Amino acid sequence: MLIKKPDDIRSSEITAQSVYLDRRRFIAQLGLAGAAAGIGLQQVVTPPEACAEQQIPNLTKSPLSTSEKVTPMTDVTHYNNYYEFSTDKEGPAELAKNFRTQPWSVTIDGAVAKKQKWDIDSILKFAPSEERIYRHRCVEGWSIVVPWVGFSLSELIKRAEPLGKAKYLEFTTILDPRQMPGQDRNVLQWPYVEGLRMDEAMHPLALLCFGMYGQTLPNQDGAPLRIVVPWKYGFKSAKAIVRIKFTEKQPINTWNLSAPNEYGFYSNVNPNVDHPRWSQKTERRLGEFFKRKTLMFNGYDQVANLYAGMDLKKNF
Ligand SMILES: Nc1nc2c(c(=O)[nH]1)N[C@H]1C(S)=C(S)[C@@H](COP(=O)(O)O)O[C@H]1N2
Ligand SMILES: [Mo]
Repeated sequence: MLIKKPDDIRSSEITAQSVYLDRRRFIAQLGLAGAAAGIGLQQVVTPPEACAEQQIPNLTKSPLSTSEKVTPMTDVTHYNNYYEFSTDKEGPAELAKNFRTQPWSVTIDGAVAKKQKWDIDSILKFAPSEERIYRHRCVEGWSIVVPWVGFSLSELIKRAEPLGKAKYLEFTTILDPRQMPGQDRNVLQWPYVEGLRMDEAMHPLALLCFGMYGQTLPNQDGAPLRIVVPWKYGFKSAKAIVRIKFTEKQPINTWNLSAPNEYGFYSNVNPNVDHPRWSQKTERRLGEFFKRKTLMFNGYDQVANLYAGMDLKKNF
C-alpha cells in the first residue's frame, strides 16, 4: 500500500522507534567502551552525514525556550516525516543526504509592495540567530523537544512589506522530483504547501528556522529553511521553503487537500478534538516509555488570544 495514513504508521513505527532507540543505546555503550580504549565517543556515535552541518556562530538564547529535557539529536534526525523523500520515519536521513541546498533562494510574491527573490544568505542576516527550545508535536501522537535555530518569522514579513489586503501566508516547499524520490509518488499532491493567518505568522513564537542543536539544519529536518509553529501539529511546519506568497484568501494546505475531514487549516494542538481515527489526548516523547498528557496549544497558552471567539472544534 502506497498511501500511509498516520494510523497505519502510528503504533507499528512507534514500536520500531523504541527498537531503534535501544540500538542507539547499545551503540552508545559501545562508544563508552571505545572511549576506554582511547577512541572518542563522538567518533563512534556520530553518523557520517552529520559532517555536512556547520556550526552557527553567535547564538543568543531565547526567553521563549522551554526548560524541558531536550530530545537527543540522533533521535530527532533519524525519525522524520518528510514525504518528499520517504513515508518511512528512518528513510529521510539516508535519502536526503545529498540534497542540494546551495544555491537557494525564496520567492516573495502575492500581495506585497514589491515581488522579489531573496538569496538564503541575505535572509539569514535579517536578524540575530537565536536558539529556541520548543516542544514539537506530530499529529500522529509523538513529540520531541528541539533546540531550533532561527528568528521570528515576523522579521521576514516586515521586510516583505505586505499590502493591507494580505491576510494569509502560503509557504511552498521545493518541487524537484530528481532529488526527491517521494515526489514521483502520489502519496500527496506536490509541491507541499502550508499556510498561516497573518496574525499567527506575526506571533513572536512563529519561527523562521535554519538550524538545530547549534548547527545548520540537517537535510532531513528541512534544510536550508523551514518554519516551526510550535503550538500547531507538526505538518504545519513546512520544510525546504522556496516561496512565500501573501494572499487574501485562506491557502489550501496539502494535508487538508489530502483528507479535509482529518486535517484542517488551523491544526492547533488540541487534546479536546480527536482525529477522526484516534484520540489526541496523549502523546509519546521520543525516547520515553510512558505517554504524557497533550496540552492545549501544545502548552503555548500565549497564543490563545489569536483564537478568541473562534469555535476550535469547527476550526480544527
Ligand atoms: N515539505 C514537507 N514539510 C514537512 C513534512 C513533509 O512531509 N514535507 N512533514 C511535516 C510533519 S508531518 C512533521 S511532524 C514535521 C516533522 O519535522 P522533523 O522531521 O524535523 O521533526 O515536518 C513537517 N513538514
Ligand atoms: Mo506530523
